[in-house]
Amino acid sequence: MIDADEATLEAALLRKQLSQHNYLYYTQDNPSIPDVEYDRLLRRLQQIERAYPELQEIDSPTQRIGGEPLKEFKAVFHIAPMLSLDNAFDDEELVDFHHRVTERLKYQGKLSYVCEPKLDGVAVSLLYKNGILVRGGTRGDGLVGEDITDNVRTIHSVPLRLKTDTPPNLLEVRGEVYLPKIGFEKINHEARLNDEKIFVNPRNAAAGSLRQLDSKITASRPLEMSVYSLGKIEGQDCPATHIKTLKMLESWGFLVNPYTEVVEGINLCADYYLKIFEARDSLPYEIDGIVFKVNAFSYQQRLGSIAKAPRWAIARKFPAQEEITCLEAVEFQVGRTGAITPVARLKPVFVGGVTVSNASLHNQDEIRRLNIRIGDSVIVRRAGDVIPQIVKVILEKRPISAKEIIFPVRCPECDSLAIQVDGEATIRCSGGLVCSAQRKQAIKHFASRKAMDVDGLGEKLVDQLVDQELISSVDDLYRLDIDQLSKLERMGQKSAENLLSALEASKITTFPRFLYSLGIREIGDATSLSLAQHFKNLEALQDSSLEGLMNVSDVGPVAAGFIHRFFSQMENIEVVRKLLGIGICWPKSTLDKKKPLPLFGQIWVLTGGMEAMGRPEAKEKLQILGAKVAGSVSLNTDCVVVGAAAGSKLKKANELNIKVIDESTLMQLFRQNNLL
Ligand code: 5U1
Repeated sequence: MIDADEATLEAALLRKQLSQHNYLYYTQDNPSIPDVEYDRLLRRLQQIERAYPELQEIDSPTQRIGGEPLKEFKAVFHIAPMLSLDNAFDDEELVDFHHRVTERLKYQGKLSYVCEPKLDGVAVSLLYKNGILVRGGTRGDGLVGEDITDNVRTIHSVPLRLKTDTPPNLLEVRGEVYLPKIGFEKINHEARLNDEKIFVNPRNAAAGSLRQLDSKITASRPLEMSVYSLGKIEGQDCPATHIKTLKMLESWGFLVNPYTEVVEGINLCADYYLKIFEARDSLPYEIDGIVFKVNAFSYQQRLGSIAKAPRWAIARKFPAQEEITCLEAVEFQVGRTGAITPVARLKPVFVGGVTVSNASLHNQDEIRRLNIRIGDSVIVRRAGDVIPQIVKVILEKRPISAKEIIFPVRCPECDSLAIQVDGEATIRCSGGLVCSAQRKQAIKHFASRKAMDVDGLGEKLVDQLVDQELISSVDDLYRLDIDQLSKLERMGQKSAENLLSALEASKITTFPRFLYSLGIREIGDATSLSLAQHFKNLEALQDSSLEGLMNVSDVGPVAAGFIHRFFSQMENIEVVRKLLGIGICWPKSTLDKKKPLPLFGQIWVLTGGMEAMGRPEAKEKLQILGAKVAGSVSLNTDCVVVGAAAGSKLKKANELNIKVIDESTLMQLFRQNNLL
């Protein structure tokens, strides 16, 4: 080991380097060294600090890993009250707020407002003395909170030392600690694996992670903090406006939400609300509204506060993503692969912008985990495009009449035995194609948009066709005639003709679509594409060994097993043979097979509305050219295609300097590759 003088110098240098890399990675989202290099620097600093404990400083990056567990949280007395916000639930209430502000101020022009996304997390105060973080506290009742200093130190976007040579003597800032969506999924995924408590939403997960007596647990959770206000500053002048204050805090190393904007007048506030509302699902964290704040501090002072909320700010809330409703019944649905899924029938409730009356309960394990009974009050959550979920039962509200959910021992559709395969949570009907429910689902899947895309063959029609024994297998579809079809319920001569034309048109397809339409277990559209690209033709795929299948990217041992079993069963080979005999075919790819795929290895993102074709079709063509199509823009994105009214993804692409093309350029690319 080096001597004490060298250790002092090296530790100081390492601390400086690590703080800067930490800032670039967590606050700027722009790392300049690989993770292994960061870890190497950190380990070296830990080594020096272990050898010379006197060198360990409270703002050392090594302090982010958590310390000794506490017995309890101490109280923190806030230097100035931590206020909460009044809410506006529609534009009218927002305009009322504006009128109250301008009347009090006797102001007539367009007032300047700062607009900020309202992050759905936990409000936290940070106290710095001479530039060093000395205390972190929860809001509590606004006057007294809990001391969570050890825990906030573990959050990488919280500076342990301000990035300035002239820090104020005292600085108190407030902001929101939150868990990005990805971190929430990760924590819950691990909790499920370890049979631990599942968090209902990212806010609960952030609160649970922050209120840990053992800060090492907090350190293991990928929390972030962005700041939104100044509680107190001493020994330095405070800027004159809120936006200048945020800029100052940003320059000192704090994370300020990048969508923060200043607008003039309340109408532009309403526009901002709409813009962020539309981008909401694509943001990497959850927000529950927008906060509008009068920008000038002189006006804020004149407006003051009432009770616990300031008169100069308002939160315009988004529609709730969680609501309480009642579980009225549970029905059991049989899927394509025989899986018997319990479906919750709920008292209809408006949540996340739609009326929800059903939710999947997945399987017996989920029912056990939720401890749910018929008649229970439940919390339903619908965030973004995600299908509604029951996230919690309100046990305190359980009525005495609540009934246990009993799984059927026989298939509710065909009465075959319901069996549970070892190691699987799912219960399946053992009837195979004897079961009309399985047949119906297989036919619906075959005709669906990503498969053979038979226009006009909806669920009700398939049910009628199977129930009336006009079809029992997918190939029967192509033998239907106009007489049979036009006699069906809600089916005139014209619709019958249209359906026959759609069936005829579906015969010309692509290899990946055909593969997907066969409904092999675990084989989705992306895997079908990988299989098609790998094997090039059906014979090669059918004849492949298990090992050969596992050589395909995306295909693991389980999926390989399902494919292998599918093509070793005579009835499946027979269906495939009949389909090809009927005339289903796919033109050989026009791409020159000797050349590598033109977009191989690239990641593309589609955003905004497209006119020439739907997004699924554009996505499929990009995949044929070798690209992966992602849902969000990141540093790895190669190109973003922008359609009409593109929003946050376009903004992010520009910020990250990523290539952007419009729809007509994309069509040109497809044309050049004979895909149009
Ligand atoms: N973005 C933002 N969230 N938020 C929450 N600003 C903001 N301001 C708040 C709160 C409670 O309070 C102000 C009164 C400072």
